[in-house]
Amino acid sequence: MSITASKLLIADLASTVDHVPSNFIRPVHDRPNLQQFQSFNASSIPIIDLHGLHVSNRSEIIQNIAQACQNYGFFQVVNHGVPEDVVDKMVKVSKEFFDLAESERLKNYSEDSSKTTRLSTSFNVKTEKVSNWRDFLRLHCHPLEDYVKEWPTNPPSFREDVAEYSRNMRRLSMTLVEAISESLGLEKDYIDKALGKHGQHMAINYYPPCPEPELTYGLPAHTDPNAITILLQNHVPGLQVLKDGNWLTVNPVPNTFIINIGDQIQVISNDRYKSVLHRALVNCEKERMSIPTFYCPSPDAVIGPAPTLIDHDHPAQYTKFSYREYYDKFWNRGLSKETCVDMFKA
Ligand SMILES: O=C(O)CCC(=O)C(=O)O
Repeated sequence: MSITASKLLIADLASTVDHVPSNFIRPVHDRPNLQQFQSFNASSIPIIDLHGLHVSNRSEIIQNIAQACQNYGFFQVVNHGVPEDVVDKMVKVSKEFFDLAESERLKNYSEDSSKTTRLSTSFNVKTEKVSNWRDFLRLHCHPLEDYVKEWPTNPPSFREDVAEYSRNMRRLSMTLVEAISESLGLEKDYIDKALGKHGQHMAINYYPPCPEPELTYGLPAHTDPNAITILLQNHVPGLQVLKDGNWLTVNPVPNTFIINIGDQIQVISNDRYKSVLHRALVNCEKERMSIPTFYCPSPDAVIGPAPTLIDHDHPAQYTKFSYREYYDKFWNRGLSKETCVDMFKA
């Protein structure tokens, strides 16, 4: 007999079931291969040391970034300038939030995706056919003063700790976007200008232990619709990145952030850089958390390949579109291996 979910949040359902409810079960051809997951131990994507990016080592670091963006669409950064205690507080307060009583967490619950602060579950509960083993608190973060007042006040240090983390994420995003722009041979500020009055959003993803992790995903394969993502994961592995047809596990490395190229940079780069499929697996023992910061174009920014990256050998791969149009398509069609960017091919 199949069981269906009876709680709004998976955090509250997970500990009450010893089988995955039927609405979380993926079709047989679309399930994670956990044997492969366990056999990977090494960290699998490039690690780039940002020390010296603003002085002596800039050109070497820019080259490393170019190679990582071409070959993986993903890399990790160390010596990124974000103080350890800022990260520790962010992780701690996020865990405290998800440890709050159900009734307290549910004060933030909404299924309205236009809300700029909301707690929800899975991905898009209104349209999806199969649910994901994830709850998430989504926050808009820039300009901070416009949004902090909407954020949860419980735990008491939430606003202060998350605001400090967001400021640091903004600095790091700007540094990376400049470096990525330069690595494409563009002016340092080209991408920043192309994105218009950019936005910054954050998700705090919570994946509770799952009794049958071989049947479902925390998040199924998808690419990110934004420009770049800076991901912080706790000490529990789960992130996998597609490389040459294989799913590589990105094991957590202390004091690093994982950076990935989103669809908008794939378009601006005219396909020199790839926005790569990735997914989150769950496990039966430990709760996992990840905190992506999404650096996004302004909704009215018009995105298209940079003119200097178009020539006889590299014709424009995409038509121009507004980010609003792009994001609406991404959100309404749901997470999918068929990436949204293909809908805007020239
Ligand atoms: O949990 C992870 O490691 C991945 C999260 C992710 O891909 C997302 O939130 O879009």
